[in-house]
This record gives sequence, structure tokens and C-alpha cells, in this order.
Amino acid sequence: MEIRNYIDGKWRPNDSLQSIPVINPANSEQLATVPLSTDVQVREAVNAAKKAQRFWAQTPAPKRAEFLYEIGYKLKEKKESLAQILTKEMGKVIEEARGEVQEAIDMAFYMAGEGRRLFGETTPSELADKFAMSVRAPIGVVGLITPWNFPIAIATWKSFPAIVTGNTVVWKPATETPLMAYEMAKIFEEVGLPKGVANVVFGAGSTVGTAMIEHPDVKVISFTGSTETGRKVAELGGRHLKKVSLEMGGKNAVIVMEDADLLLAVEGIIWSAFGTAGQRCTACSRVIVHKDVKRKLESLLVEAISKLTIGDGLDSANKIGPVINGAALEKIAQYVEIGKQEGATLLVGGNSLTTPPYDEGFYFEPTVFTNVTKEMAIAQEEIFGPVLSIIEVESLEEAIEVNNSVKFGLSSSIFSQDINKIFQAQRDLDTGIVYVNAGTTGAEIHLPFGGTKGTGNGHRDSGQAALDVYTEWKSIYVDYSGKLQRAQIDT
Ligand code: UN1
Repeated sequence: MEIRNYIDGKWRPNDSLQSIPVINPANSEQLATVPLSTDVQVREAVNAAKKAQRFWAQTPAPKRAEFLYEIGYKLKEKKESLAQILTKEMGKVIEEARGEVQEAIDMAFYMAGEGRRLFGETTPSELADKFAMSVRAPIGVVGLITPWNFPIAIATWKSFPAIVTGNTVVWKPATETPLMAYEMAKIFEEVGLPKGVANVVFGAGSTVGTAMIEHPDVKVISFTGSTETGRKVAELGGRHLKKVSLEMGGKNAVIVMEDADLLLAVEGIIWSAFGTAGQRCTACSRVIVHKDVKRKLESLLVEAISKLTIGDGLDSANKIGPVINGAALEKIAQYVEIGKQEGATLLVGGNSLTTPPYDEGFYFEPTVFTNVTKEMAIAQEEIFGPVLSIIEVESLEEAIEVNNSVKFGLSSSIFSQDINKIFQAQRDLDTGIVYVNAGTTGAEIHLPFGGTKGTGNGHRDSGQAALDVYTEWKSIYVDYSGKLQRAQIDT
């Protein structure tokens, strides 16, 4: 199957005539080919989006929202088949794939509801017989660049708020996972979303992404992906004075205090560290544990890991699927080598799986290092795989200090039964998301999603906060006094 771009409501081939295969990471089967579009397709898509935008902005928000309801119903109807495609192209296990499609459904209905809210503000004027209000106005054409690890959910965190607020969209999905975007484009068509409102251009990041950021008619860029690429997006966007919203890496930690329910903590750590094979920005990659319970926690973790089943995510018996590709596998293996050289102790795992039935796919064992110190590269850098580092501390203060010692600030968690420690931690942990007695993953779509420091640039996906990315505040003054009233004149 050859995927096509979706531009101005039509299925357009790319003019480069080049394409690359889409590979199932569980077994290297070729699923489709994805076109490597050029700046020509980007221009076509931006022109279509620009043409549609005025009419779309003038469409009442509740009417715009009706399309999101329809999209939500379609996603619901197709949930199982979409989850199967998602598992095939990305590798995550089927129960997680269903969960991700559900996130997209929830986002559709949540943002559709926004069509009847989109609250503005009224404010008393300083002058008599004058009315003042502020409303959210759409910005124009927005460019979305989305990652492969959540190919449908993250796209909906961005596209749905953009659409309901009256913007039009050009979306470039990750090259590794175009199928979910292709399915989404089919849904746009099926629900009769007016042409040009949502366009999808497939291709390699540097060509399509750069053309999108540089196009003068694209006013907002929303990006989720690696820090390396995010920095380039911000630099290029800054040069062209674009509003840029970034969500990048994490080095998320679970803190386990001496009074924690250890069995619960282990469950939380296992789920957050090895779910999605560790390939979430929110994945737990550090455990910061009080010295009194370190040994016990380690042995419980090793025992729990021995029960995890690895394999093709389509088989619901498997709890851990493959990583995305060979390059990811290699990067993870390199970090394991670095950890050994740095003097950390390998507690369990450490290898890629190369014998049948794993040899055709990209599988890595759940891996845990202990006796890790906070300065080590494995404790500082994002690995994006199933590798966990255990760091011992002596107090809550030290745990918080270690948590905050990394350049990222996405998610953190504390396991404790002590209400005083919990409240102190939620205040002092420098991350955009804090969990208490739960792992670092599982953010819900109606709360702001994003992080501090190197994780982002102050914007948030999801929740009401997403509206801020795709709208400008417009302040409107209506003078009904019948005379010219001059403000800020002091006689
Ligand atoms: C991501 O890690 O890129 O909070 C997104 C979670 C999911 C979303 C993760 N709801 O783990």
C-alpha cells in the first residue's frame, strides 16, 4: 500500500517520486510505503489551509465542534482496527494501543465540548458607559510535527484544540508511523471536515518540517519529539518569528521513601519504566530510593521483571513489545555499555534479544542498573528504552535534589504514606507533572501536559492550557456613551 498526502480534501501523490518502507518493528514486515514529500506539497497544503482558514474562523465554534464529535464517533467505531494498526506500525502492546486510541477519542469529545465554552472574559472599563471584554481569536494556519511513540494521541492533543478554535492545520506525522495519520486523514474525509481545514503531508522531517516552519503563512508550530530536533525547530521558528510550542524529553524519576508501600511502588515502577518498552517521554528511567528500603525494593523489582513477557504486541499475553527500530536498539545498547563503564552495577537485563522468535524484530530486555550516582550519563540523559537506574538517597531533601538535578522536567512521582512528605514533594519537585503513589506515566487528556526546564518552552498540550497555544487574546472595547471618551488623560 502506498500512502498519499491529504491536501485540500484530496489524496495527492508526492512529486519527488521517492518513498520509504514502513516497517513493523515486531518482525520487520513491510506494512506500506510512505512518500517523501517535498516543499511543493508543503506549499500546496499551506495554501489550502490558508484558503480555508477565514471561512473556518467565521464558522461558529459549536458548529466546528460538531465535526470533532463526528471524528470522536468514528474513532470509537474503528477503535479496535486502529489499535491493531498502531501496534503493527509502532510496536506497543495491544492493550496500550487501545488505550492510546481511547486517548484520541477522549480528546475529540473533550475539545468538541470546548466549542460551546471557549470562554472569554468581561472586565469593567475605567470609563463610564464603556464595555470591555477579551475573547480568544484563532491565529491562522498551524503546523504540527508529531512523534512516533504516540502517533495518534499526541496528534489529537494538538490538532483538535487547533481546529475547534478556528485554525486550520498542516500536520507532518513521524516518518516511522504514518499509518495512524493516514487513518486519521481518512476520518477527516469521512466526516466531511471542510477541505483544507486539516491537511496531512508525509515525509522526512528536515524537508517537510523545515518547509513548514519557513512558510510565511504558517503562524504557529507545535512540536513533540527529541530535544535535538526541538532545538532546531525553536531556532528556525525564532528566526521566522513563529509561535513555537515544544514538548521534548524527560528523565523522569520515581522516589520511594522508607515508609512507602513497596509492592505498590514496584507495580508503579514496572508499568512506567517498561510499559511502551520505555519509549514514553513520561517513562520512569530513575528510581530514587531511601537507603533503608533499597535492598528490598531491588529484590522485588527483579522478581517482578522475571514475570514480564516480551514479544509481538499483537499477542495480548505480551507485556513488552519491541522498540521502534534498529537505531533505537543500538542507542539503548550503547547506554548499557556506558553504564557499565561508569561503574554502575547491572542488576538485571542488559541485552538485545537476537534469537528466535525475536531475531526479526527489535527487542531489548528490561534492564536495571543499581548503585548509580546522579552525575552518571545513564542518570542524566534520556535513553528512550527499557533501562532503569536506581540511585540511593538518605532523605527526602536529597531525593528532591537528585530528582531536580537533570536538565529535563516532565514527570516525577513519590511513593510515601506520610502526608507531610507528599505535600513537600509536590511543591518542590521541579516537573510539569507530579504523581503521588503512582508511576510517572498516565497523564489524562483534560489536564495540562508538559514540563519545565529542557522539556519544553513554557507551553502545554492537552487540557484548557492547549487553547493558549492556538489562540490570541483579543481585547474589545465598546463605547456606548455617544461621545469620545479619552482614556489615560489626567487633567
Ligand atoms: C509521551 O510520553 O510522549 O502520560 C506521551 C502518558 C501518556 C502520554 C505520553 N498519556 O504516559
